[in-house]
Amino acid sequence: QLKLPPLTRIPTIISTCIWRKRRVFMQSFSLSYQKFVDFALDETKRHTHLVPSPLQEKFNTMSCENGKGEIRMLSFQAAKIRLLRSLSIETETMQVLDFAVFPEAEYDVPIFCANFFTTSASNIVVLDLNPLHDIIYQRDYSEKYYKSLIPLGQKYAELLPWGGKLTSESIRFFSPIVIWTKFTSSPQTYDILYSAFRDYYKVWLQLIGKAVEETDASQIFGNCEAQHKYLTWRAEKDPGQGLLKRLIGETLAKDLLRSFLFNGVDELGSKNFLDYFPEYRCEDGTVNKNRSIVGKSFENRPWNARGEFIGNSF
Ligand code: BLA
Repeated sequence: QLKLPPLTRIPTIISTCIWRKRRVFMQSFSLSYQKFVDFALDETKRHTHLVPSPLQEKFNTMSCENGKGEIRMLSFQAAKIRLLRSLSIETETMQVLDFAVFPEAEYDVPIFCANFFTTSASNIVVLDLNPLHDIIYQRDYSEKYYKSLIPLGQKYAELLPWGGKLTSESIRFFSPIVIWTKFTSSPQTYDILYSAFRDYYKVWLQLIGKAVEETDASQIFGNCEAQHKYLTWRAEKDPGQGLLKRLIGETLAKDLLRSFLFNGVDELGSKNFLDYFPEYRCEDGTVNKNRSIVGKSFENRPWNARGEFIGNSF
């Protein structure tokens, strides 16, 4: 005779089945960002000659403090490219990619920026050609680099919807085509992200390929200072900091941030964080430790389909 479980046990049985299925799925889908890095390097080599950066010697691989994970670093330079660097973290519970390319100061080309943080449950993604100069008030810069890319941004804005509120101050470092998104892990979303990464990187390579060297000293200085401001922001307020400190300890994490990830912060300019961002000054003259002064905002994408900024200014 068929014996049915009591009705009250059914929800538990269903959730156990879902959990088992999820575990099987997770095991068969072991995510890695290695192919993203391989793609970017191969594609760059099709356009230019990559030379290992002097940083490579010191920053290559590191083990996490608990022995349960590895951090891998790669860095190169090339004509027009001051630094191309990649950091990937793989542990039992998370995968991280932080891939960026910084042009030489003679070029006002945007900074390529891919930041992916993945656990078995969720993903936090920023993929963008971060503008070097203001695009909200400097229409000419926006037109120069982003106008023709709006359809590409629109395509991915639909596939990878806006991730909701974020640190308000970050928005000035983002472009109208930024992909800021959060999603649950699945092979489908991973494929879409890989496709977005390839498209954005190919577009960036075209921009740097076409870029004409600036010869005006004041323009070059302006580019250098803008890149320094960007590096200063990220070296101080990047959301990955807390996690890096937990993985490798405070001293190594600080060195990794200033000397590798945001290399140039100690060389490209002499202004400090408070010179660029005085709103973070505490009464005793120190830097406010909060990531944001204004708070989180921009619940929805603050650019319209034409790429015009429609959020509140800060
Ligand atoms: C979260 N990462 C975030 C968020 C943003 C970014 C916007 C959401 C939280 C927020 O609003 O601040 C990314 N912010 C950026 C980028 C710029 C910026 C790219 O201003 C550029 C100008 N992320 C990493 C690395 C790790 C990482 C290397 O790039 C870990 C080692 C982790 N990012 C990470 C984690 C969160 C996060 C854990 C969620 C936790 C949190 O919000 O503090």
